[in-house]
Amino acid sequence: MVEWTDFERTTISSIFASLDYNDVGPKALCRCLIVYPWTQRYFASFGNLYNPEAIKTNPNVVAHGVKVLHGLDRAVKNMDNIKATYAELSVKHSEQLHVDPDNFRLLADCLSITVAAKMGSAFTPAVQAAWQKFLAVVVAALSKQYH
Ligand code: ZNH
Repeated sequence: MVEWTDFERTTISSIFASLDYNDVGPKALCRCLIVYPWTQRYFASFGNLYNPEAIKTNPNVVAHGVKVLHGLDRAVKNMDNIKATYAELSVKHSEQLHVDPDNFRLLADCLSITVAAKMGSAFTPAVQAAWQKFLAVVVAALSKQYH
């Protein structure tokens, strides 16, 4: 089981408490689709993703970015049980969506950059360490049901 310090718990819950989901979620997903264009293959049904401008304004991308961020809420609320919390979502990404689990880390990195840009100097090394640890546990949990 993953151990969390009080600082890590407080940091993660306070970042999420002040997060603008409708801004950060779409920005992080857009970044992922632009920086790592092969991730676009999973979103063929989303329509026009031909260039960065089309990606940014695509309503399906925006909605999905918000949805993914809300998916992280569940990890924040269950920090002592992230693996079990994501068991079903992991199966879904593996068996139904066929998302290569390497992509989880790519999206996590884009999310970190988006959050860092928003927080500015408040994103201290200690805050980053807590944040990266949280995302690493999330990524491991989402990758757990792959065989
Ligand atoms: Zn994912 C879906 C979360 C990553 C792809 N996702 C989804 C959902 C959720 C999520 C919650 C919904 C489900 C249901 O409905 O049941 N994701 C998530 C998270 C993460 C992710 C949390 C991390 C962090 N994904 C991801 C990636 C990718 C994806 C990286 C690729 C690249 N997802 C996806 C898809 C889908 C999903 C494709 C489906 C969509 C639709 O169809 O709408």
